Amino acid sequence: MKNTFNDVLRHFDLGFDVAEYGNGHINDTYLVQTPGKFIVQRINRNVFPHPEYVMDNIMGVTEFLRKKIIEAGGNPDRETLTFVKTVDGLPYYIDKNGEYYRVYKFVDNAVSYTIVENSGQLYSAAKAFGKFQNMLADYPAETLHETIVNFHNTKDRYRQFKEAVAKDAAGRAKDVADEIKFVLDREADGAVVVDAIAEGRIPLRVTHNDTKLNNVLLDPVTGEGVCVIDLDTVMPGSLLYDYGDALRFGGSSGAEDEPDLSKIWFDIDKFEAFTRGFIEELPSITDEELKLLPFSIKLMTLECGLRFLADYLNGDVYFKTHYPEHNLVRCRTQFKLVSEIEAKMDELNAIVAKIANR
Ligand code: ADP
Ligand code: GN1
Ligand code: MG
Repeated sequence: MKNTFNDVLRHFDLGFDVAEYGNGHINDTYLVQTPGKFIVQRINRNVFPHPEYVMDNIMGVTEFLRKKIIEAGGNPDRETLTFVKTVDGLPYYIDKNGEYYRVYKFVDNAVSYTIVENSGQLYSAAKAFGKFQNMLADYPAETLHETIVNFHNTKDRYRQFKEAVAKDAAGRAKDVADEIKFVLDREADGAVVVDAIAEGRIPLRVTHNDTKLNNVLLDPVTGEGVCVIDLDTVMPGSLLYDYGDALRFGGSSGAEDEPDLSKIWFDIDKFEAFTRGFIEELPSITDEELKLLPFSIKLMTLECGLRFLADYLNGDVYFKTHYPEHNLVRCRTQFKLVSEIEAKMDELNAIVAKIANR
């Protein structure tokens, strides 16, 4: 492994002071100090069968964003991701095993939070994700590859879930009958947003699709958003995916993998703060989208929970896990949140109507 990595670093002309970094569930991420700081990532080929599509999308999107940031008088090296080329002038390196490596400049003096500490962070994150979507509003969507097919197609996620239950590859289904029932009882929810898009009731936009709080860097001093990162899933999608997924994670009282469910509830203050920031930045939000905002939090939380559970059933082959029950613990926090959101749905709808004032 060390030899492989030295080979990679040589191709980017970087020094060898390297350590694992961050809490992402997908790629292998390292911080290299040379003395400048860089992020080196190996793209997860199991999750992204076409890493070249991922890179093509990100190169296009970051170049587009750089121009917009410069036009607005901002600092593109801080406000979006910046690639470092290989010594051969290429945007990424493929090693002899076919693994893809990329290097970004490290965005310094900016923090990626794994646990939300206060509502102000949610407001800042909402503004950052809202601005990100705004800047990409006129991006040529037809040039984007679908890096993970049907990523937020919840109907298809249900199909995959049922397949995992039927296959029961890890022999775990018998122990999680309650969790499986929780998912199956809500199958009708899976169709709501997919059908609304298919029937043209809500628009397709260029969206981030993975808006958990540690995918936006915040300024530790001002608390403001600095840079939206983890652009692997930027694809045409719904604004509801970005809003719902951000609150799935950020609206929770605790960690995504908190084992003590009595510590997990859906926090109305955080919800209000995020909703306010998001709507402020996205006045183009349609009435139909507005109406679905609270539902989208439930949907994205349910979808994420069923993905964790499916991975548990499949034997932990997708998300990184740190102990054998990790995916099960994660799915249980998601389902606790789903129940909480269901119970508070009328209140959430009333708050959105008040904030939007439409
Ligand atoms: P994953 O897809 O595995 O979630 P990410 O691209 O989100 O991978 O990176 C994992 C973590 O590494 C992020 O949550 C963040 O903390 C950190 N990170 C990634 N890129 C940068 C960067 N350019 N500058 C600073 N931190 C970064
Ligand atoms: C993954 O890559 P990361 O850790 O930011 C996942 C998201 C899930 C999230 C759950 C490409 O996000 O879809 O919502 O874990 N990303 C991918 O924490 O599957
Ligand atoms: Mg990430």
